[in-house]
Amino acid sequence: MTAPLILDATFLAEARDASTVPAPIFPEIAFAGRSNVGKSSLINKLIGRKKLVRTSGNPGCTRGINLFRLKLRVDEHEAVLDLVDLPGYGYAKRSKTERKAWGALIEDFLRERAGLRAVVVIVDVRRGVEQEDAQLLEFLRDIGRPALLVVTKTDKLPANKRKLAVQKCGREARLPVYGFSAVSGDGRDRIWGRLLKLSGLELG
Ligand SMILES: Nc1nc2c(ncn2[C@@H]2O[C@H](COP(=O)(O)OP(=O)(O)O)[C@@H](O)[C@H]2O)c(=O)[nH]1
Ligand SMILES: [Mg+2]
Repeated sequence: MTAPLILDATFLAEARDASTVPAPIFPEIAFAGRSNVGKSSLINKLIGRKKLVRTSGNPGCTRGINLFRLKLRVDEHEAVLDLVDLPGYGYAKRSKTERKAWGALIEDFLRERAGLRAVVVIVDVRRGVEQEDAQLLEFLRDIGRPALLVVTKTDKLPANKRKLAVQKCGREARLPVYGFSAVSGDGRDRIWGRLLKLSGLELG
């Protein structure tokens, strides 16, 4: 499995509510997880750009839905794929009202978005699948959205502990699981392989 060639990557839009998200024209993959888990870092690494997606040591900074448009070369063909960076959940300092608004925004998007082919749920290898992650996974199962689990920050564990920790998360989530590190890039190609298949951009 190899990653596609990224011919172009651009920031498309930030939307604060579901109705202002640009209409879906191309296949989309959404990324969801606790704030600060490493969503933006994963997207940057997949795209191969250091800073297209703002990353932060300041949790809770992404409030809206951010869309990025990629032009790819897959085998002999060019294709377009949109990546959607969803605002993170579980940020303790956010008010109840904000959390509710978050929930509604994300749930509407995940439930109704026509172009959405799959959701990448991201957890930290040191924290595993936590309550809010489990709720999201259950929601995705209920609405029948295909999902995969990316277990990130594997570089934070000693090499001999990574595999077991990643597999444990996969069992808990009952999903196909991919270990990843934004520091080393480990896992990038396997994740791309899966995303291309789920997007319908690569057969087999
Ligand atoms: N060691 C390590 N740090 C990471 C990794 N991914 C993200 N980080 C760090 O975790 C923090 C939050 O990352 P960010 O991508 O902004 O998380 P987001 O809030 O989920 O978008 C930043 O300081 C990143 O540098 C990783 O794979 N390994
Ligand atoms: Mg982010």
